[in-house]
Amino acid sequence: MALRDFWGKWTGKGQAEPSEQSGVPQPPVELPPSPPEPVQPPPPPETPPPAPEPIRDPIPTEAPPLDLPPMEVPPPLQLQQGQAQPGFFGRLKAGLARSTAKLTDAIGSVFTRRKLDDAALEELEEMLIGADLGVSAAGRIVEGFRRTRFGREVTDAEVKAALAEEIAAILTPVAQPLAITRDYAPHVVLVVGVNGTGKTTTIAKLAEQYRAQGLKVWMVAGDTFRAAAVEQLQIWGERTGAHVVVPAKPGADAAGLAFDGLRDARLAGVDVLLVDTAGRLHNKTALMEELRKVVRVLKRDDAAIPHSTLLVLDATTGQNAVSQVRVFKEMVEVTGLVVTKLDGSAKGGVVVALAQEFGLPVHAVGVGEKAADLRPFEARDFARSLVGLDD
Ligand SMILES: Nc1nc2c(ncn2[C@@H]2O[C@H](COP(=O)(O)OP(=O)(O)OP(=O)(O)O)[C@@H](O)[C@H]2O)c(=O)[nH]1
Ligand SMILES: [Mg+2]
Repeated sequence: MALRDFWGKWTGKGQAEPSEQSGVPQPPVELPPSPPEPVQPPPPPETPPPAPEPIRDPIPTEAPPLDLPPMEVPPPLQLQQGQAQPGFFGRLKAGLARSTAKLTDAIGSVFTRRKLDDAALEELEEMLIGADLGVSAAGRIVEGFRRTRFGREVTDAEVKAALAEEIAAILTPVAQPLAITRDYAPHVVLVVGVNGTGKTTTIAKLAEQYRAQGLKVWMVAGDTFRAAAVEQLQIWGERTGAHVVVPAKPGADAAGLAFDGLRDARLAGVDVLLVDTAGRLHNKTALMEELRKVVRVLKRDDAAIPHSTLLVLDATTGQNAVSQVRVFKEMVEVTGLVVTKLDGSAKGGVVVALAQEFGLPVHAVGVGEKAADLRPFEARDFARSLVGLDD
C-alpha cells in the first residue's frame, strides 16, 4: 500500500532475529605434582579458533584527531504544511540560474538563426562540457542534434527546447523515488558521503517527511567521533519528533551503535531506520574501512541490510561529485543518490553527468535547509530549469 506517491511503495518480506557472541576456549590448567616426583610440564594449550570480528571496537579514551570541519547546528526547521511546496520549482530554477546562464548566454550568442553545421555542433558540445554536463553526456546530446537537425537553420529558442528534451531523455531513467518497504520493519537506510555534503540534514528531512506520512522513524547518530555531530542529530530529533540512537560516549564504535540501533528499532516496531555516518574523504583509508565495517556488521543481522545506501552529493562541487560516486561505489553498494544544494549551485549540470555515467537512481534533490526542500527528482522539470525554460 503506497502511503505517498512520490516516496515509494510498500513491498517486502520478513526478517531474521540477530544472533551473536562466541567464547574463546581456555587452555586446561594442570597443577604440578608435589616433590619428590618429577615435575610434569603442562600440555601445550589448544590453539583457539579465530575469534569473529567484534561487533564494536573498544571505546578509545580519547577520540583520534580527524580532519573534519567544525559542525554548524542548522537553523530551526520550518515545516511547510503538507507535502506541496509551490516554490520548489522556482527555487530550483533560481538555484540553477548560474548554470542556466552559462548555457543560455552561450546558446544566445551562437545560435541566433544559425545553420546547425559541424562548427556549431562543436561549439554546442563545448558549452555543455563547460556547464558541467560531462564529456559523455555532451557527446550524446550533440549526436542527437546531429541526427535530427543537422544542416537546418535553428533559433536559440529551438535549441533550448531540443536541449531540454535531450537532457530529459538522459535524466528520466534515473528519476526514481526512494521506495521504502514497511514490511522490513525497519527498512534500513544508510547515508554516506564526503564531509559537509548534507547527509545529516537529508536524514532529518527524510525523517520529517516519513513521519508526516505516519511512519515510525528512528535515526542513528553514527558520526560518533564528533560530539557536535551527535548533538546536531539530537536537535533534529527534537524538531522532528523522531527518536535518535546516540553513542554512550564520544568515539564509540559506529558499527556497534548501528547494530544496537537496529536491534532496538526492530523491538520497537520502527518502520524506517536512518543511519547517519561520519563524512569521509575518499582518500582516508581508515574511515572508509570503518564504513565497510558498519555495513558488514549490519549484514550479520540480515544480508539484505542496509536495504538502501544513499550517497549524498553536494552539487556545488561539480565534477568532483563524479569521482566521489566512483570511489564510494567501490567501497559500499550505493543504491541511489541524493543531490543537495541545488539552490545555490553554479554546477547543477553535474546531475546530467552523473546520470549518464552511472545510471544510479537519483532519489531526491535538496534546494534548501527545510524539510520540504528535499523533493523527488523530476527529470523534465530539472532539464527545463537547467536550460532556462519556464515550466
Ligand atoms: N542551501 C542548502 N544547504 C544545505 C542543503 N543541504 C544541506 N545544507 C547545509 O549544508 C551544511 C552541511 O550539512 P550537513 O547535513 O551537516 O552535512 P553532513 O554531510 O552531515 O556533514 P558532515 O557530517 O560534516 O560530513 C549545513 O549547513 C546544511 O544546512 C541544501 O539542499 N541546500
Ligand atoms: Mg553529518
